Amino acid sequence: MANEVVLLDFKASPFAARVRIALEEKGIEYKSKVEDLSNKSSTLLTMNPVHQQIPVLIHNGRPICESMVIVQYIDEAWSHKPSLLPSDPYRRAHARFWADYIDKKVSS
Ligand SMILES: N[C@@H](CCC(=O)N[C@@H](CS)C(=O)NCC(=O)O)C(=O)O
Repeated sequence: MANEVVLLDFKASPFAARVRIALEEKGIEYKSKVEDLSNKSSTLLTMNPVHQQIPVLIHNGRPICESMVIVQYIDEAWSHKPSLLPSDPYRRAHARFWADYIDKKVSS
């Protein structure tokens, strides 16, 4: 199967950075399409009609939205590569706690 990976991106966004880090850590090749958030592309509006926000990962034409959902998708879709999360459930819980903390701090 072809693996075309496109990220609807915005350089200053911590949410997009989270996805870029996950892609880099997994060694996944992708194309970054930087959005003008004051004049959103029709691609962004079509691919994320609910929130109309970046980041959006488009994998073989199919969109995935919300940075933490995207990171989890990347980990599962490329499960043959080393996991982004620790194998120990307690350490996984810690990693999720801090991801959630950052979400709440950045968006409050
Ligand atoms: N909860 C979202 C937050 C994404 C978000 O806030 N994106 C901002 C850029 S940092 C955005 O697209 N803003 C444009 C808008 O809301 O119109 C995620 O985790 O992906």
